[in-house]
Amino acid sequence: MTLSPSPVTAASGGLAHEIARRRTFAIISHPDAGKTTLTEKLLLYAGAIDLAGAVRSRANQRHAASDWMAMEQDRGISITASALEMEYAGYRINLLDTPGHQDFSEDTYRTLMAVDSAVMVLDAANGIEPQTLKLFQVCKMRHIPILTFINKMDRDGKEPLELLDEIESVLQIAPVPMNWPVGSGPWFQGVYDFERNEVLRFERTDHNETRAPISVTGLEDPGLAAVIGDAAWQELRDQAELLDGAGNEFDPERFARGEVTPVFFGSALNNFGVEPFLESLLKLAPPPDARADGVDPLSDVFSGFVFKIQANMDMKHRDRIAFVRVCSGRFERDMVVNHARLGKKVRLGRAYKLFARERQPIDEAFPGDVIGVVNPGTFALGDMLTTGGNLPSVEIPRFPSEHFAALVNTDIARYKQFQRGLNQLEEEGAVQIFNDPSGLRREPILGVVGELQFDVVISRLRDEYGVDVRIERQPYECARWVESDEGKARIPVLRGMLACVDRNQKPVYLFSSKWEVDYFQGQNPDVKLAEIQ
Ligand SMILES: Nc1nc2c(ncn2[C@@H]2O[C@H](COP(=O)(O)OP(=O)(O)OP(=O)(O)O)[C@@H](O)[C@H]2O)c(=O)[nH]1
Ligand SMILES: [Mg+2]
Repeated sequence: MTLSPSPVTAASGGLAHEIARRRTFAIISHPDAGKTTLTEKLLLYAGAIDLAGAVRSRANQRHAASDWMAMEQDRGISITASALEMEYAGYRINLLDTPGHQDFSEDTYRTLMAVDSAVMVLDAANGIEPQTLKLFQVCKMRHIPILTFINKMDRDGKEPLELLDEIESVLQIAPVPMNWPVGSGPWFQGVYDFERNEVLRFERTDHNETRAPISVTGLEDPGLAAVIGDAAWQELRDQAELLDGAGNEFDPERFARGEVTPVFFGSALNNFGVEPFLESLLKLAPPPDARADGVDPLSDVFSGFVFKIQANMDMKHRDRIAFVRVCSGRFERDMVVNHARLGKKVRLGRAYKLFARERQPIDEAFPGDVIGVVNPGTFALGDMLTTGGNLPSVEIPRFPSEHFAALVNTDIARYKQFQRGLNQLEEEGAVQIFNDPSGLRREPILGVVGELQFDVVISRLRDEYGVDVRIERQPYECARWVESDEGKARIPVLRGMLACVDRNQKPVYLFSSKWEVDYFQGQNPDVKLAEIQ
């Protein structure tokens, strides 16, 4: 199957042309539905990789590109969002694979700030799972159009009609099947494409590393029953008729408004159904449009904002990369931009296109692109960079820490590396560091949204900074910053409360429960407390 060229009408080479051919989307779902596997297979079909790796790979097999961090590979889960840029059939694809685990969901929420559409992956056996529901709601709130890929059809799962009902009743969005599974579980063979009236059957390849060969048979072809088996043929005819009569045609405008989601079936593991999905995804997913803040991508003024920071992706360089989503205008290397938060101009000398941990220098970029800019500490989450007048920073989601632990550096000789590691991890926005204001207690206290982040900190400090640490859990559940000014230093510290300062020396108190926060607030109604800084 070959993909028709991108439906770009604007004059070739211009800004409008570049925008029209861009597709920037995130893949989201509950853990384990198959986001990273689907990502890997989309890379394979887009020709960005020659052989597909696996999430849990055998000794001499490659890993999936988007799970590049050592702990991701060890545990077979995604921890941090990956950006992958590729060129295919005239389209420029910016794909963001996100972690599903709720302990890392802050990163996923931030990534959703940077995309124009989302692919929601469902495990056919589990349907809509809690984290999928949460992420779906974020997309809905932000008016991000959603495509649905029902994965793991090679395993026994729920009935397709039941899955569609579940999407409709739980998510309150109308599912429009674009294709239909032929067989299921071990007998899953492929999909029937409603628009083309064709059955696409796939064959497995060695370790699913290469594209699955496809054979195409028309629905009316007299040989179809013999090819797919009588039972599958009868079932397909019945269901196709039923769905034809249901009258749910795909309506692009309703899709753009988030009222319908086109649904595709497949098995990312076996590569079944991935190619027709990629083809439709590129056609249906919207190009960059005016964003919520009203920035017009077609403007002459360049603008982009930082939605993610990641240190040490490239172990040769060991630098920190700020992920910038280009919103408008044309980015050029060495461009001087206004850095609104710092109120100064900065030159963007080194910018890269990203492919998970790999990167390549670029000279230009356009709206929709996610570019990596080396961050010597100048950029923070939410920073807006523009060649025009100052635009306000973008509100990047931040979740309050709920778990706290003292971090003990077991190797005093590596104190500097320990401090550098902590600062850089905090800059990424995955952890918060609290210190004793008196300086008496040496171990910093680490605050995280989800407990798995403690393991990430331990593993990254070891792998990336060569520092061995131990954590000692602390009995706190919430942190509150004091908003009122000077007098705040003399706030009464009640039992169960710990006074700290954050990295900017701002006073912050740790409480062992929400109840204690309320109690404290009752006793000190004049003290203004904030949950997030
Ligand atoms: N049988 C079957 N297994 C699959 C399929 N797709 C993925 N898997 C397996 O499901 C497990 C999880 O897959 P991942 O791709 O890591 O899932 P994920 O959604 O990226 O998970 P997180 O990033 O941790 O949220 C792995 O063991 C995959 O091999 C599929 O189509 N069929
Ligand atoms: Mg993953």
